[in-house]
Amino acid sequence: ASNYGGGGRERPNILVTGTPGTGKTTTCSLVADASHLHHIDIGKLVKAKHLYDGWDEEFECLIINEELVCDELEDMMEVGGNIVDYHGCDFFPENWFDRVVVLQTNITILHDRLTSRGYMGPKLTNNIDCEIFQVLHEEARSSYAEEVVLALPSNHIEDLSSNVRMLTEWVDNWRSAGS
Ligand code: DAT
Repeated sequence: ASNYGGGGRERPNILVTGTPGTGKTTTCSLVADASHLHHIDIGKLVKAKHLYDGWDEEFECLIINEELVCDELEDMMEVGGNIVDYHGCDFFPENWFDRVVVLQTNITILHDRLTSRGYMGPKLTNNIDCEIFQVLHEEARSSYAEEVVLALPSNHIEDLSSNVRMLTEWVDNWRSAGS
């Protein structure tokens, strides 16, 4: 079966979102390699192109300028063939994405991943709460059409391989509307 998308793109755009540590970057780079998509890591882009307004002391992260990020991405998104990686999803234009994947990880596993990344204090608690309360899943559901949003478990290596395989097949079967 083909997946018909809008926007007049020749190749689909995928957004992979989820709490930090759920596996977005790992998943995106594997899918990008397998499907020849362009991997856009928003965190890295924001740093490289200075698309931020300052530093949040409490949560130890850059305060990104969402408008600048969208301006920066607009032309590429119009062409298609991108897989975007970010722990937020409500500020992108809805019609940019043909698929929005929300990665989900069990709390104990996520806790281990984040502590081994050096997270502690409010930054750790905030991210764990973000997963407990399914903040990104809710955000995705309120920002994109129901049939576009897909929540996938990302606990073990087997999940990683099956998610990558499934997304790669989906990209291969995608046809833009009207082509
Ligand atoms: P994110 O980009 O969401 O912050 P990541 O891709 O950097 O997450 O992954 C965080 C760590 O967890 C990294 O060491 C790889 C590992 N990991 C990610 N997904 C996994 C999975 N499904 N099974 C096992 N380990 C995983």
